[in-house]
Amino acid sequence: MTEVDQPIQSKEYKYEVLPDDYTQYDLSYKLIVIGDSGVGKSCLTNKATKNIFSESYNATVGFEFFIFNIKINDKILKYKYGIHVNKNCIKV
Ligand SMILES: Nc1nc2c(ncn2[C@@H]2O[C@H](COP(=O)(O)OP(=O)(O)O)[C@@H](O)[C@H]2O)c(=O)[nH]1
Ligand SMILES: [Mg+2]
Repeated sequence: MTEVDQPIQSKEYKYEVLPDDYTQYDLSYKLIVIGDSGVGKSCLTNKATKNIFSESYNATVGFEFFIFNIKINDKILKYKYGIHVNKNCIKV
């Protein structure tokens, strides 16, 4: 993938950020980001998944969903981030 910043390479690990719609993976993780409105949930997730930081504030209404796929050495990891404003609305 070219439009996403690639992580800094290390000698031990080789990283490659893959497109969001990449379907293959070896390991899958689901992460839930919980917090009151305006604490920085969307910014944190955008920075982690797209390396983007925006100072504009658009309140998350209900639920936001982000996908992040990365290849580390020979393993493809799929991260699914769910952002909730209100922890009381989570159904696992
Ligand atoms: N200075 C600074 N501002 C931040 C940081 N994280 C979030 N913000 C600002 O805080 C506001 C709310 O962030 P946002 O991620 O939209 O909050 P959310 O409602 O929890 O998703 C935005 O105006 C962001 O620009 C941070 O680490 N530093
Ligand atoms: Mg938000």
